[in-house]
Amino acid sequence: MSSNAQSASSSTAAAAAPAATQKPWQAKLVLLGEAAVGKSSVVLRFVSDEYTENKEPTIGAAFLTQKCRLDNAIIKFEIWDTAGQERFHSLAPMYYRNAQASAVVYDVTKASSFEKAKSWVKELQRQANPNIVIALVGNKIDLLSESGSGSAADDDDEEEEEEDDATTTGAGGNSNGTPSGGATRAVPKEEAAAYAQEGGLLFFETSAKTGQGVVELFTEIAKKIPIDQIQSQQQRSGNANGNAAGASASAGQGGLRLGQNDARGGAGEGCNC
Ligand SMILES: Nc1nc2c(ncn2[C@@H]2O[C@H](COP(=O)(O)OP(=O)(O)OP(=O)(O)O)[C@@H](O)[C@H]2O)c(=O)[nH]1
Ligand SMILES: [Mg+2]
Repeated sequence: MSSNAQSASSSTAAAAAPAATQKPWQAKLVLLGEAAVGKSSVVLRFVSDEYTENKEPTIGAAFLTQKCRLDNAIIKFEIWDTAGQERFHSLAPMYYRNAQASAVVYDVTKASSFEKAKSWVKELQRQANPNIVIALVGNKIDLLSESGSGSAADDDDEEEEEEDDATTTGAGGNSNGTPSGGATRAVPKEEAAAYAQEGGLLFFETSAKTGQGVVELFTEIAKKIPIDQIQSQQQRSGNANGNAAGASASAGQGGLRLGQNDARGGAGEGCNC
C-alpha cells in the first residue's frame, strides 16, 4: 500500500469506525480520456496499489470495484475504465449513462490530451446524468523535471512528496526509476485548475506510477457524490435487481468485460481510502 493510501486510511480510520457496519452504497464511476494517458494505471493504483510499465491499451472497457470509506458512509465504486482509442469512442455513452461520477484524465506532458479531456467534459455535461460528479485529472506528474514543471507555486512540494512516495512504495520498480523527470509540462496547472473551477469540476494532478494524488482523487469524488440520491435510486431498484452486480452485468453488455482486473473478491477489506 502506498504512503498515500496509508495516510488516507489513517486520517479517516477513526471517523470511519461507525461506517464499518454500514452497507456500502454503490456508485458507478467512468474513466474517460485520450489513449495512453494512464486511465487503467490510475485505476490499478487505486484498486490494487500496483503499477505496470508499458501497460497494454484497454479494449472496449474494463470493470473493477473498490470501496471507499468516508466518515458517514462506505461508497463502493463500480468503475468502468474505458478504452481511449478513437475507435471505441462510440461505446462511451453506454458506460457514462447513469454514472454518478467520472474521472476525465489527461497527460500533463501532452497538450492534445487536455483538449481531448475538455471535449469529454463537454460531452458529459451535455449527455450524462445532470448531477454527475466530474473530476479532471492530470496524470503522469512524475515525468516532470524540476525545470520543466511549469510555474505552479506548489509544484516543488509535489515533487518532494513524489520522491517520498517512490521510496516507500517502490512503485515502478524498474530501470526508469522515479521520479523520471525530463519531460516538459505541456498543460499548466493553473490553466487546468481554472478550467475545472469554471466548470464546477474537481481537479487533481496524479501519478499512477508513484501513487501521488490517486487515493485523494477517489476520496474527494466519493465525498462529493450525493449519497441521498444513490440511496433512493438503489432502494427503488433494490427489489428489482437484487444488487448492483446485476446492474453492472447489464451495463457491460455490448462492451468487453475484462474480468481479470475485477478486484471485487479482494476489495472487501482492502479499502484504499
Ligand atoms: N511515467 C508514468 N507513466 C504512466 C503513468 N500512468 C500510466 N503510465 C504509462 O502510460 C502508458 C499508458 O497507460 P495506460 O494506463 O494503459 O493508459 P490508458 O489511458 O488506460 O490507455 P487506453 O487504455 O489505451 O485508453 C503505459 O505505458 C503506462 O505504464 C504515470 O503516472 N506515470
Ligand atoms: Mg486503459
